[in-house]
Order: sequence, then C-alpha cells, then structure tokens
Amino acid sequence: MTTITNHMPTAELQALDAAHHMHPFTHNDSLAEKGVRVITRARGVYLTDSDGHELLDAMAGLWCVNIGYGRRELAEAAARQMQELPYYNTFFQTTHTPAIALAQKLAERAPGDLNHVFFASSGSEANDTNIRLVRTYWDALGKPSKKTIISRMNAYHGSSVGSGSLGGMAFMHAQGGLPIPDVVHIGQPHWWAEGGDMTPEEFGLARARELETMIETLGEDNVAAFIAEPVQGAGGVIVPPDSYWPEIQRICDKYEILLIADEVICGFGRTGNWFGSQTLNIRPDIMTIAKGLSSGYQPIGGSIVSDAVAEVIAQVEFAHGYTYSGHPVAAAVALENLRILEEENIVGHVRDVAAPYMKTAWESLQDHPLVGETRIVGLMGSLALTPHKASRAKFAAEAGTAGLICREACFANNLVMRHVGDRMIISPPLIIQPEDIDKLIARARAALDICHAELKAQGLLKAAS
Ligand code: PXG
Repeated sequence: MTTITNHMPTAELQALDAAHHMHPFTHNDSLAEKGVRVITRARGVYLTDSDGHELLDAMAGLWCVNIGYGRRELAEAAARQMQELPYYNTFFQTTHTPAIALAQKLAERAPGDLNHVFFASSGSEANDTNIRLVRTYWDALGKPSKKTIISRMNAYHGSSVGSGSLGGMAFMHAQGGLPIPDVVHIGQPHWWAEGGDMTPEEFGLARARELETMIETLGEDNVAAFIAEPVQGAGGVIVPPDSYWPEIQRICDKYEILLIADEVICGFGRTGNWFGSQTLNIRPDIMTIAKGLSSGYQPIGGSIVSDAVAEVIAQVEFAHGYTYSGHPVAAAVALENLRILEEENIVGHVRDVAAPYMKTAWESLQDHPLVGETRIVGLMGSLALTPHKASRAKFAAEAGTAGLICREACFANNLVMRHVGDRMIISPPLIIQPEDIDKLIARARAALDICHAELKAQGLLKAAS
C-alpha cells in the first residue's frame, strides 16, 4: 500500500485525489483537469499548501475555525478523552460526563431560556432534528396539522434531504427531488440585489411581511415554524436591513410560530456576541449550532431548545437520534474550545478590537471601481462586485463569472476569500489581529485590481440590460 504523506509531490497527490476522492459541491471532472489544491498544515490564521505557499485564510476553513488553527489544548483534550472513553452512546438511558458538561455549558451560554441540548455531528443533522422536533412538538400539543416550515430563498441550512429542503438554494433543489413536502420559502432580505426602488428599511419590512402573508395563505393551523440564519452566510453574507428582524419577531409572536435561528455560522462569537440572535435581537425557540462550537476541530452540532419546547418534547418518546449524538471526544473538544473562547475573551476581542478595525478596513474597499456595496457584521463581511455602482447593476456575463475571476486572483495573492455569485465574502478566524487585517485588505485590493483589469481585457465590464 502506498503511504500518502505531505512530502509527496503535489502532482502525485492530485492524481490520487482525482482517482478516488469525490468532492462536495464540485464538478469533479473539471477539478481533476485543473488539479486540486492540497493543504498540508495551518497555524493561527494561515494555511500552508503543498507547494509551500502561505495563505491567509479569510474564511476560517468553512466558517468554522473560530479560535484559529493549531491549538494544542484541543488535541490534548481529544487524546485524553480517547484514552478514557473514546465512545459511548447516549441512547438507552445512559450518558457520560463530556455530554453532560457540554450541555450544561451551552445552557449557561445560550440566551434566555434555551436550556436543553439535542446533539448531532453537523449542522445538517441538527436541522434535520429540528424538522422532526417542531412537528413532534405540535403533535404532542394536539395540533398535528401544524407541520409546514417556512424558510427563505437562498438560505443555507445543510445538505441532507431534510436540511437541504429547508435551505432555499434552487441549484440544490434541482437535484435529487428536493424539497420534501411541507417546506415553503419566502423572499430573502437582500436589498442590494432585489430591493428595486425601495429604501433598505422599506424593503426589509416588505420581505418580513411575506412571512405574515405566507402564514395567512397556509393558515396559522398548518404552520409549525420559521427558520432563518440571523445573517445569511453561504447565500453571500447578506446583512438584513434593520427593519427586518423586529418585524419577523413580531409576526412569530403574533401567530405563535416557533422561531428557529440557524446559528451554525453566526454562533460562537462570529457577530461580536456569543450568538447572532443577541446581535440581531431575536428570541428564538430553538437554535441550530455546529461549526464554531468546536472551531471545526471535531464534527459536532446540535439544537439548543427552550424550556417550553423541551417540556413538551419530554412528555413523549422522541424517536430520533444519531450514533454520535453527544460523541464524547467531540464534546470534550468542544468544551475545551468554549473554555478558550471564554478565558481568552475572544468574543470580546471580536467586539472591541477585530470587528471595529475590520469594519473600517473592509468599508475602505467601497472606493474600488468594482465594489458596489460593502456589508459587515462582526467578522462576517461581503462586497458586491458590479459593473455600475449607481444602478446596482448585475454583470451581463453569467452570474459568478466576475466572482470566480476575483477568487482566483485572491488565491494568486495568497488570500482565501470566497465568492458567492458576484459577491466576495470573508469570515476569518476570530483571533485575527489588526496586522493580519491589514494584510487581508491589501491582498483583497490587489485581487480586485487584477479582477478589474481582467474583466476589462475580456470585455466583461458590461451591465446586464
Ligand atoms: N446551517 C448553516 C447556516 C450553515 O452555514 C449548515 C447549516 C450545515 O452544516 P454542516 O455541518 O452540515 O455542513 C451550514 C453549513 C459554503 C458552505 O459554501 C457553507 C456551509 C457548508 C458548506 C459550504 O459557504 N455551511
């Protein structure tokens, strides 16, 4: 058997990867032709690839490495737990101390009366739990018709059949028969792309009121819950207008619809508070968590549930669970991650140092000829590329063409910045320091310059009519 190590030549690793590894959300033939990027190690906010490039990771992996790479304490917590109790389940009336301690810690950290945790290994699994949880809740209350879950177009809630249905990604629904029944989608509060002649505040209210219209169309007795990310992440870091969330909260309260805040990206400090719900002043009945819960060092997620919902669920046998619900090693690593977040005051660092510094730096990109708007909350930011700022025009070229050129230019400048269509997005590790932010912005600006020149050279700086 070949031993595959980081010391092998990149081309060999690429060939082996192409031969056997099916990548998520990837056209695998095109990737095999181009050659995959191989990441070999990481420290702090920097990645190293197999050609020795050091890349500033402005995406914290996939929005998850909140405490940064290379924290030995988490490796040690995993090793200790593996030796003591590498696995046991939480079914059949058993538990173990990592699951107890993590649930207790999350109850302490989560706002309001969100005091009960159902564990999963990912955000997708946790949202699948939520689908069954809210329907079981209404069933137990004698209202089985309350089944429909309202979500939003261009939301991302995961990639399993259930969570992919909750999500509002049209290109995902086009494959494999999604969405499942009794999930519907309303419009997103994306003023830049869809706000037309309305002010952001008018548009935020209009989009929130689509929830009320949908509840009335379906009938209040048929609606179980509304799910949303406090700030849409994978959809392009879409920061809603200020008018949006208060109106959504009012509507959920008025119709007694359960509110699920998907905190998979926003949670654990990303927005400058422990949870995005605190930053946006939302009072959810259930929060979905994953990613930053363990800073990505172990796969773990879950649903944090209110006293009121948990009390009802406790009266039935909820026929749901995963082999790895509350996995002891993942839970021990998550606990260590939360200890570091707390003891090193990393959320405070975001709120008081990194986010204010980043906001000024990020918004300075607004003067670039390609940049239509810059948006940022805490340490999640986006900018819209446009051929014409004043009219908020889209490009005539296929959506994502400019974004992809910009992303490739970022890589060429040793910066990992993602694109979603023609929006560029960042979500760096929360431990990022001002000097790294300066580097990030300098590299982003250089990439924007390259992208601008390339679009011009290819005749692509044209607005869609
Ligand atoms: N909810 C939200 C808000 C997410 O962002 C999930 C649920 C699903 O989590 P898991 O752990 O099952 O992946 C996510 C995941 C992207 C991208 O391209 C974003 C995610 C996952 C993969 C890619 O930005 N977010």
